[in-house]
Amino acid sequence: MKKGKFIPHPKAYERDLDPLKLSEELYRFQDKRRSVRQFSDRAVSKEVIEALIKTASTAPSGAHKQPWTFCAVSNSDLKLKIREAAEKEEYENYHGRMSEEWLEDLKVFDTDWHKEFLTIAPWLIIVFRKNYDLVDGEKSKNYYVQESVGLACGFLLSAIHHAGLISLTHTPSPMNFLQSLLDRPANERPFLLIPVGYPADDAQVPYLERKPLDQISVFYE
Ligand code: IYR
Repeated sequence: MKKGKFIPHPKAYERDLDPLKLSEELYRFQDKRRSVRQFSDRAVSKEVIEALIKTASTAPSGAHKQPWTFCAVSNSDLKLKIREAAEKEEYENYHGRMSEEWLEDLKVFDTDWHKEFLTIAPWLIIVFRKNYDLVDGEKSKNYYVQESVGLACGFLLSAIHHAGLISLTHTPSPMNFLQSLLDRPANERPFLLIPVGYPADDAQVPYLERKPLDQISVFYE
């Protein structure tokens, strides 16, 4: 006798489809996803952001604890406060806190401490990880929190791309200011800041090549 409650596996497709065709199609689509730094101020509806967050929350997590909170910010005053705080930290990063090697590695991206996208993008989704839950004031343990929240962010980025929108994985460091600006409880820690929107008309992305399959995989047949 199983101790949990089980249901039949919900089939995503009605009938058998061709996994090779589907996987190659998805690869070609996902290969076009890029981190973009030049956003348009074109609006995105709250309903879209809600659906994106629901998709992110379909990610697997340790003991299905779903140890995440997605804070979606469209309020202009708050976006400005976030930008000012992020730029303050990034200024310090680019002027002494990052190593020469790190700065060298970033040259291809042409980044600096200015973060206009934080006020231009219609939405900022700030993902928080919950190291533990608070249930009636009692601490309840979460498991594999980094892995779980990383997976949810991956799902979120794919969902954003699938919706025809763009995103950027932004990690102003340290990110503690987000905790207070967004008034999050002590069991939550900022994990990733993701601006979401449309690309600016003249948006450009750095020329990058992805590693070929033989450099990222080993098969044992
Ligand atoms: N957080 C900084 C620096 C930065 C770090 C990495 I690693 C990147 O891939 C890109 C940027 C910034 O956002 O500019």
